[in-house]
Amino acid sequence: MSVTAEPTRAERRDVPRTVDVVVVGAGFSGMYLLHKLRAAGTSAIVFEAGTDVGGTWYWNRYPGARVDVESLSYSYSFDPDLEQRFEWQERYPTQPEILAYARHVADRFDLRRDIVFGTRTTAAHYDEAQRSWTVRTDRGDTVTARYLVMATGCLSASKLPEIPGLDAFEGETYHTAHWPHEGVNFTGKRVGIIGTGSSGVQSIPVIAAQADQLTVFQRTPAYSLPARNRKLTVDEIAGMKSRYRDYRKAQQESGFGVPTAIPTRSALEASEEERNAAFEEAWESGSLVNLLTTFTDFATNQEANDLAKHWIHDKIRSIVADPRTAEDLCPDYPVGTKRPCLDTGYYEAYNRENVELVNLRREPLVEITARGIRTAVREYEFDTIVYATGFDAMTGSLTNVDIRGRDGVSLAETWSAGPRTYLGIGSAGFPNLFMITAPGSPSVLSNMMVSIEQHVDWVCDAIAHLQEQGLATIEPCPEAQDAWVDHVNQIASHTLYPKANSWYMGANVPGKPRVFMPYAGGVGEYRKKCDEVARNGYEGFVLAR
Ligand code: N01
Repeated sequence: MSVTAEPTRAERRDVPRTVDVVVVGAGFSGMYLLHKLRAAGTSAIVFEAGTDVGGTWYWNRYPGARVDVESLSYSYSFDPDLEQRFEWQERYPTQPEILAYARHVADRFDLRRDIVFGTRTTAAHYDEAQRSWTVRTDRGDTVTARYLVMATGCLSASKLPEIPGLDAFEGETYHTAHWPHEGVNFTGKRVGIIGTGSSGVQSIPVIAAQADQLTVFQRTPAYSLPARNRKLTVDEIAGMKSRYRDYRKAQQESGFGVPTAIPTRSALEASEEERNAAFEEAWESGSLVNLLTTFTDFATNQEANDLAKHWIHDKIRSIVADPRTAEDLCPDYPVGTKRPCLDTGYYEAYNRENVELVNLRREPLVEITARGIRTAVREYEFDTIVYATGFDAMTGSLTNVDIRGRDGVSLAETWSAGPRTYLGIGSAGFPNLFMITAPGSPSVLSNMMVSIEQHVDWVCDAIAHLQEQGLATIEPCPEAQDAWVDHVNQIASHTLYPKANSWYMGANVPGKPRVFMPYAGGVGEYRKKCDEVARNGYEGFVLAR
């Protein structure tokens, strides 16, 4: 496996004035898009803010960062030879291993020559007369393209806590989503960390093992399952490689993009003993999907979900020695309605003498000071503050770019009451704009690799169709979009998802409209719908000459 060094800004390639497609982002979506477009003879250029490929795995280098989907599943399926050649090391690969995979793919398909690194896309305006997009960057580039594809990821626009004094602290500060490439040494340091989502949960045990003192500031506790990570065995890898084609098909037809046994009965029908055995099995398996699919009504029935909730509370109490800390770590919202976490030694970390939990529900954050963090109760002093405070999820990376469609209308304004898309792929009023894994698609509720590949295939097929038919534009019709938005909302309303203040709902960003953004009907059902739309001549889209 050869992995090249990250290109420096000096190696930035020339930018053409005109291409068929501008792609924004060189994460797993942008990389596959470029490969596919090129293979179809379509000219494309990719703008990427980072200095190399990898997207989320380029930026999120915090200690303990891993994916929560198994490596043999969280990988591209489009090239069987790539599948056979790449050797995953661990069940849940580390960020460096995933980034090495992304680089391997970039090398293998010679992708970097059409990627402009170190360049952030700032604006994209549609020119109705020319039927083209004019894309601008922070490096002064201006490119026109027939199509614009936003492959900007769902968790790319990081956010800081909305409290005064962020610039006041005199020590070191880090955000988990912008971790220094050279790493951070916490030895001998007093560290404060704000946030207990996946990034906090993964980094807390690692920082705790190194730092002198770690204080965790928690607003909402997470549900976290032990990952039971381990090295993959030679037999496991060979076994998967021998049945990859069947496995990929099963992924595409599954609910979460991870094949799993389909539950057959309600948690309320099972005896207490049977329920506990099912929960224990899921807990021991180290698989979030196993937990979420223990019973048919886990995601839809409060009473059924409460049974899992109380079972997990007991687990937390059995691990965490200090009773008050254990109670503070027990979440009160339904299991699975905020993204659950997968950890290595998370709850155990609170048994260390150098770790303290501050429950912000009891003592709210007031400000960041020169010396540390002040809550309503006291000031805590630190050498280092880590912000694990998440993202303006799903929409932030789209609305942060000044995207203007027909008549100069802005995407951010159009979505001010919540994102509106048809299939999570396009938005009415924005011809020839495609979005990869946007709101309205399964996206963050799925194994992202499966959803990314499905969207990229669909978008590339649509572009090929337009070119073959001599058509100039494709755009969702407002009626189809309205019906899709209603459908997405209706599905969500049958679940417990809207009951939590999650980033799925936009609830972590003050002022963001509360709308459940992803499509919760499952990857398999969604794929069928997208295929049907294409088969019926892109039903619900307006195609124009
Ligand atoms: O972000 P988060 P993340 N004051 O939004 C808290 C994926 N991911 O970076 O819950 C105080 O989940 C916030 O509190 P609350 C995965 O999909 C995957 O951890 O809003 N606290 C929360 O505790 C994940 O879900 C992997 O009340 C504040 C935390 O900060 C997604 O990325 C690994 C605050 C943010 O948690 C995001 O995860 C990492 C404030 N003002 C990430 N603002 C894996 O594959 C925010 N918080 C394993």
